[in-house]
Order: sequence, then C-alpha cells, then structure tokens
Amino acid sequence: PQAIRREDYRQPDWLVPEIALDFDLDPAATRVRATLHVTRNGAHDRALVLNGDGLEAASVKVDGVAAQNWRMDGQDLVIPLTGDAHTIETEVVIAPERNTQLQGLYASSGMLCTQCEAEGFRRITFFPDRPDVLSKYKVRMTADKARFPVLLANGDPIAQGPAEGGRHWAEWHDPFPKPSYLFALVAGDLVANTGSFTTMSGREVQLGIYVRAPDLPKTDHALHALKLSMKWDEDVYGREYDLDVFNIVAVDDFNFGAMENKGLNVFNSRYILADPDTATDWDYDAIAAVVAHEYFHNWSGNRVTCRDWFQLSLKEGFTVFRDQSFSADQGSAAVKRIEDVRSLRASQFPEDAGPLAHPVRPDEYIEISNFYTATIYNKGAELIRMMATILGPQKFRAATDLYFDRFDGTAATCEDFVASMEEAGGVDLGQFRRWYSQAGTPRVSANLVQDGATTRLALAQTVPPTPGQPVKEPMVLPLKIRLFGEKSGAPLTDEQLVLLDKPEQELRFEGLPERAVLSINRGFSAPVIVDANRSAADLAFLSAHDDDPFARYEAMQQLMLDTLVAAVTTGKGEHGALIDAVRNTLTDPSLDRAFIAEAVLLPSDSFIGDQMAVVDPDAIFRAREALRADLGNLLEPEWRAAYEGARANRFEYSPAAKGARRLKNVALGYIAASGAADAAELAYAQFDAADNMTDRQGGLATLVNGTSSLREKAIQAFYQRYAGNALVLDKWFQTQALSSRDDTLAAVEKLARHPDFTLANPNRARALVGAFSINQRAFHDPSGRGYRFVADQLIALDKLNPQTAAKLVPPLGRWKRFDADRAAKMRGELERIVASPGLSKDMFEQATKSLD
Ligand code: HT7
Ligand code: ZN
Repeated sequence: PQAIRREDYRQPDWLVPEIALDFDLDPAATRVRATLHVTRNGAHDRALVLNGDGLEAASVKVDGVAAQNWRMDGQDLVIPLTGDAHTIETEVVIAPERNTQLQGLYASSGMLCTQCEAEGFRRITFFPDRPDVLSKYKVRMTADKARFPVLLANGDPIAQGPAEGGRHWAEWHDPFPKPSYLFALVAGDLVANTGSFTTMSGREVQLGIYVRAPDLPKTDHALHALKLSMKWDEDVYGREYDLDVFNIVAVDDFNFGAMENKGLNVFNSRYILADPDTATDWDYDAIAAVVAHEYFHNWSGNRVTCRDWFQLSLKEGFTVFRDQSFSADQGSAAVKRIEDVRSLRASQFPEDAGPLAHPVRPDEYIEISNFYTATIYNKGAELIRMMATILGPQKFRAATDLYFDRFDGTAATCEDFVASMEEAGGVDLGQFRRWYSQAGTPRVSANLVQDGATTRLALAQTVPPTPGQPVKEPMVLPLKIRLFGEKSGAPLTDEQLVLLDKPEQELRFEGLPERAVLSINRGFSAPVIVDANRSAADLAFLSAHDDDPFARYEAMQQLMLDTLVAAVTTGKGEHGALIDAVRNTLTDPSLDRAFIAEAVLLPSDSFIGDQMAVVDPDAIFRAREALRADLGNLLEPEWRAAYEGARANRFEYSPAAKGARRLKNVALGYIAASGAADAAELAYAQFDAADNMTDRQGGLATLVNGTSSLREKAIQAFYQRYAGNALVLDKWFQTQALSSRDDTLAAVEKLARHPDFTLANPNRARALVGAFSINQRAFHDPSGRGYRFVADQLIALDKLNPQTAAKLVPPLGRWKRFDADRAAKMRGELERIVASPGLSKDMFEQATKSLD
C-alpha cells in the first residue's frame, strides 16, 4: 500500500456544490442514486475522479444522457468532462447486511445506519470523498414501513409519505454545506426521548435521542447532558446551534465512541444508555463527555472543518479540549484534570515513545483510520490548553471568536488555528508550532539549588528521537512554578508561568527566608515528563502542603513511583514517608473524597514499567502487590473508616456521591490487599446489596482479583442477572480480562470460547481482547501464549473489521521495552500477522511499523 503525504496536498479539481441522494433501502440490496452538480475548480483539463470502495456503477449519466466514456481506475470512477459545470448521475447497489467493517451503510440490531468518517462515504456512492469538498445535501429514503418506521438524515425533515408495497419515504435537507464524512442516515424501528432547547437568540430546537423501545428509560442522562452542552457552548464560546432539529441515534455495533454527523449524531450505545443498575459513574461521566464532544463538533469540526486528514487534530484536539473544560465545569476541575492526565500518560505517552509515534499534525499515513490516536486527540488537546494558558482566558476567547468567524463554512488547517491565536492573542507562536511537527514527549530536568542567599532553578529540556525524526529542536514549554517554605509550609513566591524555550535556562530567587521546595508543572501546564530530583521528604511535604491540587496529587504519585521503582530494581524499598503521606491525605478533613481516592491510588503496573529501562512485569507486579499489602495492613483502620464513612444510603448522581463511591471502592481494594479475613465477605456484601453498578462492579472486581470461594459465586450471579444486556456483559468480560490472578491467561482463552463472545461486535472484542492486552502481567506471560492469543484474535478480527483490529495492535508493538525473550516472541507474532493472507491495509500499516 502507498503512503499519502501531507506535502502532496492539492486543491480539488472539481467541486460539488450540491448533491441529491435517493436511497431505496433494503438490508440485502440498497439502491443508491446520486445526482451531483459538479463545477470545475480552476483552469485545468483533468477528468472528474469520484472515489469508490467496493462499488460497481450500474449506470452513469452526464447531463441526463447515458455516458459511454467513463472508466474505472482501481476503485475510482473517472469521467472526462468538457464543460465547466455538469450534472452527473450514478446508480449503485450495496448490501448493508454484509458490511461487517461498519464503515459506509451497515446493519446493526435490525436498523440501518451509516458511518462515513473518514472514508466511508465512498462505500455508499461515488464521490470526491475528501473533507475539502463541501456540498449541500438533499436526501430521499424509501423503506419498508413496518421494519423501518423511522427514517432520519442530516439537516431538517422536509416531507414524508406512503409508498407502494407497504413502504414509505422521507426527505431531509441540510442547508449547511458539508464534507461527505459528515453525511448520515438511519432507518429503524426506533423510539425517541424528546426535548427542546431555546438558543441564545430565542430559536427553539427539537431534540431527540433515538433508541430501541426497551432502551428508552436509559436515555434521560444523555438528553440532559445534551442540553447542558448546548448552553455551555453558548456561555463559554458564544456558539449557538443552527438547525431546527438535533438528533442522536444509539447503535450497538460501532467502531468508535460516536460520530458528529451534522444534525444527526450516531453513537455507540455504550455512550448513551445509562441507569443506576447498569451504568457505573465512569459510564455516566463518559456519556456526558461524549455527548458534549460530539455536540461541540457542530462548530469545531462541522461549521469549520478540516482541509485534509493531516489536519485531523484541528477538530479533534480542539474538541477534546472543549469537552474536557465542559466536564471540569460540571464537578471537580482538579479531579477531572487528574483523570485526563492519567489517561494521557496511559495511552499517549507510550504511543509517543514507541514505533507508532507521530506528530500531532502527521506528515504521512497509509490508512487514515489508524490516525485517530491519543496523539491527535489527547496531545492535540494539550496543545490547545497550552495556547490558552499562554494567551490567558480573555485573549483565548477573542482568538477562538476570530477563528470561528474567519473560517466559518470553510475547510481549514492547524496553521489557520495557530495564526488566529497569534493575531488575537498578540503573541508570537513561531517556535510553539514545533508542537505540531515534532513527535515525542519532551523531558524537563529541574534542579533547585540553594547557594547562600540565592536559590537557583536550573531547567533543561530534551526531546527524544522518534521514527523518522532523529534530531529535535527545543520546544516552548509553559511551566507553572511556585516555591514553598519547607518549615512554614507557606508559599514563598507567587505562581509563575515560565516559558522554557531553550535547551537550558536558569531562574534565580534572591533572599528567600527559608529552604524552598519546588512545585513545578502545576496543573500539568505542559505535557512533558519532569525529572525534578526531589527527595521523599520534599514529595511528602508537597503532597500535604501544595495549594495546587494537581501538584499535590503529582507529588504523591512521584513518591509512589520512586518507592516502587526502587523496590523493583533493588528488591526492597523504604516506604515510611509514603505510608505517612497516604495516611495524612486519607485523614485530611479538608479534602474531598474524589480527590483523596485519586491521590491514594498506586500508579498502574504499566506506568511503573514506563519508568524502567527494561520492563519486568513479574517484578513490578510483586513490588506493587507488596506495597498494596503494606499500605492495606498499616492503614487498615483508616481504610475501614474511609469505607464506612463513604457508604451512601441510596444512589445519587452528584459529585459528592460519586466521590464517596470512588473512595469506598479504593478503600475496599486496600482492605482486600491487607489480607483481612473478612475482605471477601465485605466485597460480596457490597456486590450483592448494591443499588448501582459502580458498587456492584467494584465488589466484583475485588472478588475477581482474589481467591475466595465467593469469587465464582459473584461471577455467576453477575452473569445471570445481566444475561441479554450486551453493555453489562462487556463489563463481565472486561473485569475478568483485567484480573491480576495467576490464571487470567487461561481464563481469557476460555472466555474467548464462551457463547456470548463474538468478534463481530467491537465493544465485545475490546472488552476481552483489548482489556487483556493492557493487563501487563497476564499479557506478558513468559510463555508467550498471551501474545499468541491476541495475535490469533486480531488475525480473525481483521477479516471482519480491519479498523477495530488495527487499533488493538499497539500493545504487541512495545516489544523493544521488554527482555530479549519476550521481545522475540512479540515480534514473532507481529511477523505472523504481517504474513497472514488477505491482510488489510489498516493492519499492514500498524503491524509493519510496529516491527521497526
Ligand atoms: N470524529 C469521530 C471519528 C469517528 C471515526 C473514525 C474512524 C472510524 C470510525 C469512526 N467513528 C467516529 C469521532 C469523534 O472524534 O468525535
Ligand atoms: Zn471528535
């Protein structure tokens, strides 16, 4: 397969200002008639090229006359044209029920739906399927009325009526020009939870969340989140919704989280459906965040879209930043920041340090679906956050206003966004632009040294080499810094924003009254790794005294990491300072429970591994379990008090109640780690009596990690209670795949043969195979069987759904980080994947790059 390069971008030869689509819907054979009004773009004599994927043209007409001179070039339809404007009509027949890739038009649980981003539209009809061709769409659908009583598409509904043979039709028009990736239609036997929203200029918008009838009671949370999002975007960014309707449809089989199609968002049902019995607090929060994310795309993505797919972070990074800010405003901003940084470190830092590292604005790709990555999304969001920090809130808002006004209705670039920031912010972001072009996580070393009356802070930065980028230039790193007095515990300086833009820089502080302790990268102001060489005592001090909650959390994490890394590498570790720090945090009445729960949690096995030259999964597991046991034992009364204090009477979805459940489950884990005789009974009682899924799954997870006879009882009871509920069964598979027990690998191999396991549903595949491959201990079993299991599943999944399969390759690509024996076994599996017959280009790209 051929790589596509950013520097080869050329304007489209032909534009399509209008398109009319006529669908005769049938799961086995859907007829699609497309009428395109095309205009020549500039002076050239090139033919019209319409992309296709798996399509056969049943007929082609130019200006109403059957054309003879068209030809196929691979999958694309090529039509030579003489004039500057023509009408092109094509007809194709597609089979949604045979579409297992879930791109284009496909069937899911009896409904028909579409997924077009990034290049799925070309699986529906011939079209210049690129984001810089913007068209006004008219859509007509005809379908069997009994099977598909609801017919939805983008824009506003225009008309509907009966058709022959028990069929009916509907027409939808979208007045906003859009790229083909935002096209959507849905046909199904659906019901809606409806509502309305009055916009800031007084227009009423009809809202609908469409689901299958039994799921209707689980849609209130999503509808509420949608209304909150619409209001927030008006209040914070001045962005108003622009159509008369906004619909969301929940679909069971979906490759991603959701899709922002204009006026008709399509969602993975796991990001819509919630009630206390089936959804955890994490699910509730994720639903609100994804609903907000997709809604915010109406401006950051739809009204201003991307010129080409290299600019993907223009819409995704910015929209993630917007959804993170929205979620921060709904509850504890500090806890939200901790969660976001934890997930950045879990998914993006390893990507930046591995064979699939790429810049936020990539230079080339083979398959664009492989670039919907943590780098584009989460690191992209950090770039926007840094610019917001550098500009300050007022100028940042002026800059986003300028960006939206200037580029409304166009397909823009990352450069356009940065230039808007520069112009409205009155700053020079010349060097900052390297964040878009250089991959790799910068490392900062910070040394605070007292020298008589002068205290010096020596800062230095390096950016590691990444594939294709052996040498790096210094970046602009906005570091928030503050000094605290060791004795008084009081701040000695104001918070200061340091822009570290050279390889080395020094800051001086004169006449400080006492020895200073450094608080750096407060709020995680820059997405970098900081080596600040602080002692255990200084970290413990900051974990108790820093006034920035993120820095306080970070100090505890660093103390835990230092303790664990010492234990792994030397076999023992001094942990007195850590035990005291955890006790202080756990019993500090001024802290909220959600924060305490985050702060006392040990770093994951994988994150500990990321700190080591060669990852030793068994040693890490042993050291972490030993520390958990010590923390559990030495602080047992405190854990029990925290557990009891956080018991709630009845389920409530509020920040305080969520925090209490979080702390209760963390405490339960430590009580179990202590080896307390009653721990399994406690977990089972919580599991059994729970009135919400957070507590039930928390109890189950504790039992699943242990050896009690109640373990099997809980696994069976959970399965029976939720038989037939696909989203909850995903949790059942996932919890077992994440188990820390010795026999997890064998259990997972067995679960793959369970009658409820299927690779055809992406959520289920991710719940078992995806979860297992991030279980550091089980996946890296020295036998190599874990690697073989995952590779077998991926080879089988690739035949059905290449996009979902390719997303699961990265854990195998981390082979360089492990010992020679494991590395050879991981490589061997990657080689087996590459050699497997009929490999998709998605898998080819991921697996071959992972071998380098
Ligand atoms: N913009 C959406 C991306 C997406 C997607 C990409 C590849 C394959 C399937 C997909 N479904 C949705 C999601 C978002 O970021 O909002
Ligand atoms: Zn998005």
